[in-house]
Amino acid sequence: MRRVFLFILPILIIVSAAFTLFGFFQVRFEEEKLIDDLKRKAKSVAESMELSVQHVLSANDLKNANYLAEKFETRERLQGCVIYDKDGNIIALTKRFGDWKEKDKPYIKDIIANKTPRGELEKFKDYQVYSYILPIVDDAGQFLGMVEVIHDTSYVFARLTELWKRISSTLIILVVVIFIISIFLHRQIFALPVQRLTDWFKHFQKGETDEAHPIREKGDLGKLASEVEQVALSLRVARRTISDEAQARMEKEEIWTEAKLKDLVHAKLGENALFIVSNREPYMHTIDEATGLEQCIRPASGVVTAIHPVLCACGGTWVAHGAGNADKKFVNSKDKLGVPPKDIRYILKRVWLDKEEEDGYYYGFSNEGLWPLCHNTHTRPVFRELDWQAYKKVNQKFADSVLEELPVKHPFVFIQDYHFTLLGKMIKERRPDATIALFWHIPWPTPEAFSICPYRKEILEGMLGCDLIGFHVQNHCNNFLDTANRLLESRVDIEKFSIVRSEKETFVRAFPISVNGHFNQAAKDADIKREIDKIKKEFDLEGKIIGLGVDRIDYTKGIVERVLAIDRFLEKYPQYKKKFVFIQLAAPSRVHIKRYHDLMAEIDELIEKKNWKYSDSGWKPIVYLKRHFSLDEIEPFYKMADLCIVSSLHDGMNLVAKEYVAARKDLSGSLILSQFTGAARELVDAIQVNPYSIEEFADSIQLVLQMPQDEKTKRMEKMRKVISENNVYRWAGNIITELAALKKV
Ligand code: ADQ
Repeated sequence: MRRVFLFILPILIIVSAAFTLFGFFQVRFEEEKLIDDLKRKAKSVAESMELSVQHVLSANDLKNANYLAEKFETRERLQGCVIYDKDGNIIALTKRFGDWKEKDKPYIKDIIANKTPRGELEKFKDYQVYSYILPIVDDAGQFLGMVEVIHDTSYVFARLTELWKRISSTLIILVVVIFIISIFLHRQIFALPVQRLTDWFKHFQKGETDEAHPIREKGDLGKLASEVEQVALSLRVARRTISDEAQARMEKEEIWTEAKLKDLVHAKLGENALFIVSNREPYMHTIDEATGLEQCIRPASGVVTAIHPVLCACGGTWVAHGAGNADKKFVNSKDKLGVPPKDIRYILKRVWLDKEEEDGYYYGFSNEGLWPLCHNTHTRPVFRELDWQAYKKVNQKFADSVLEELPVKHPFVFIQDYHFTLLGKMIKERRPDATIALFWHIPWPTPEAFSICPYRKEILEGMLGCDLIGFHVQNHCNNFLDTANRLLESRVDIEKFSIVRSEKETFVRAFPISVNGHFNQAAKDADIKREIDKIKKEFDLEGKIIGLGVDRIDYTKGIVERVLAIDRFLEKYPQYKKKFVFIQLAAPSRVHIKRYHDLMAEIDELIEKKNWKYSDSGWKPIVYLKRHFSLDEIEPFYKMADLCIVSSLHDGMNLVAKEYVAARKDLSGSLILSQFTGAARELVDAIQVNPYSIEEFADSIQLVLQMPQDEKTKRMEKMRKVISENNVYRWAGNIITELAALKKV
């Protein structure tokens, strides 16, 4: 609209100026005409009186002089007459001009002297008049006196004012008409064709064919549109060729790589791009309140760690909550941006939530309700009706945001985690042709445990809107099937491992998630070595045995139990005092939830207490680094640690365990892994522990430290093989293969 105004404004200024100028000349012309008319009238009235006044003055007939003057009293418009004697004295005067006597009239002398008539516009008191004075002479040429005809001119100005009013209202009408016509023309000539083109682009983006939505534009815009149509066509042909080539290549390769996943996506999904939905975004823009510096960080999240390499490999759109305090600064008008920032591979679309929504949906229902409900860690879930309402509202908001993006034909939507249990159903209701998968990154509890949730039915129904539901391990799949069987009216097909409800079938499968087979790869070996030296120097680690923990601070991760186990280990095996240092990297998370807040305080206090208990000549057993670390920062820790402890009390998978193994190219290092993680099913060569059993846990640390290097190497080698074969590309490849098999054509 601003542009339309900028376009119309100069036209309006020019038209108004021209019209005002025209009006000005017209008024001037009218004024001259009226005054001229007035002059002529006054002159002819004075001349018509000449004889009568001559007679009156010759006879000095005052009575008739007054009679003549009084006759003007009845004339229309304000007119008057004054009769002067030969000395210029007034002898008769129309009553309504009585004040005229008082007027100073220096010109009378000149008229007497020159005996020439005088006509002038005069102003006196309230009068605005035209005065015409005619000298009267007798037949012998003797000067007898004068007669003055006075004519009021105010009607002239009234007429001119009226004229100005008419001109102004015509101008206003003209401006309005021009404005309306310009808007109309702008809409017809420019806005509508551009809108049609934009719609066409949108249809093209969504994958609609040209036959269904051909470009109809003519003229210059039509030329532009037809060029775009050609590009679109070539793109489509190129994509088809790529998918055929991809199919051939994929069949040849065995190990899953980024390239193989890319080929699979092209071969299986063809032109249909992938849409990922998750709560956590892969890149978050923040402003450091202290320094004012802008930063782009990768949040500490297993979901991000797993999905990011997949989208880097196959492109697509990732829809997530824009949670960074500077996120809004970095998106375009559609709330999108290309990521990774320096090597754009896919689109991130940010969805904005207000504080109330975030509080109810994320902190409340998702993390105080569903998270403890699904993790067997004895933290009581809290279900509040208000949180549930916010959760439903936010699921709908995400559904709307995803639906806006979906192409016309058979889109693939891949939803992540427990934040979006209702999303599958919401999308399916409006796009039954969409193929939808949900991956559940956390454990699924037993039916008895799940049944305490007041909203269990809606949640299960929402999830069964998806075509495929994935869990990390078979046990979680079994629990889910049992839950649906017991809590919903549905039919479970054990052969196909699916649930049928209202004639809609949902397949349930285990897809153990992983990392990309190596860790980071961005940094060079020499740089990492330098970093390791720096860290060792900073924390006085030279010659020490280094243990490592890397976690989001969460009660499921068993950090407290880990510290207690280290304490017990040092108690039981005091020979390791001053020789063993445990480094704990801990990213604060969900800090607005009391349970997390309390946990942070508990860990702080416990570590402080244990360090105080053992500290000796500058040595302390635990180095606690409580902050978020980038991949580049974590890598040297993984590479220098002699052992890594993952002691989750319950965990869907746990990617830290896999990252540590992936980072150990040198085949040294040992992993102590909780038996309650999903990762424990695959990493059978890790030293597995029950983190609740502090005694056993402490002994396992000692066991690792005593283990011959040969055995450590063998175990690490086997674990690395598992990870490189079952990497995240395979995980995504398996899901996409399943999805493509379900494709709603
Ligand atoms: P999370 O509970 O987040 O994931 P996890 O799988 O261990 O747990 O992944 C954590 C990620 O955060 C790792 O990539 C790790 O490197 C990173 N991280 C940890 N501490 C960090 C720190 N201090 N600074 C920066 N980054 C840090 C959820 C489920 C898991 C499941 C994953 C993937 O709870 O069970 O394995 O999703 O499905």
